[in-house]
Amino acid sequence: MTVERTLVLVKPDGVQRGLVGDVIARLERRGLHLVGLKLLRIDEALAARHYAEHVGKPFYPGLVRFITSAPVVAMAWEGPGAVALVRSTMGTTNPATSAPGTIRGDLAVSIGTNVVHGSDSPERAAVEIDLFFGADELVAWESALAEWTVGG
Ligand code: IDP
Ligand code: MG
Repeated sequence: MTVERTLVLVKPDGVQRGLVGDVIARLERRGLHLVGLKLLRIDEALAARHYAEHVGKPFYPGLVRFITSAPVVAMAWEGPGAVALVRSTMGTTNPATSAPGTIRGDLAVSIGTNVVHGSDSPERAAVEIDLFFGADELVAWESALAEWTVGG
């Protein structure tokens, strides 16, 4: 499995509700390792670039209002197949139908406030990590647990 990096956001609802630690703990325990982490307030320009694929959709104005309404925690996570692994740990977009055991299935009820973002492809992950992190803010390191998680 190819080692990938992916962007995860704890969205404003997750920060306001004190769920940052829970999200991080789930991804750590899954076996991914963190290579970038920051708290920031997304502005309209960054929201437009991050959610470019949704510009013009009916929910877009509300989505921008929401994502800019309070700070987010942005993270870059690394591991084999990290993009799909984060998506499966997050659960489906609408928490109403997300499986229990997933972040959204355990912690959210509404599609507009679904706690987390995760990149949907390796290509988008590269673009999104670039939007949120400078190269000097990403730290490559070898996880001492790799032998026991990803198999060495
Ligand atoms: P994703 O976050 O699971 O990748 P996307 O389809 O990329 O889902 O949508 C981005 C975000 O926009 C979702 O996480 C959700 O918060 C919001 N969103 C998507 N579809 C709707 C909708 O139909 N109504 C309201 N908000 C939506
Ligand atoms: Mg998406």
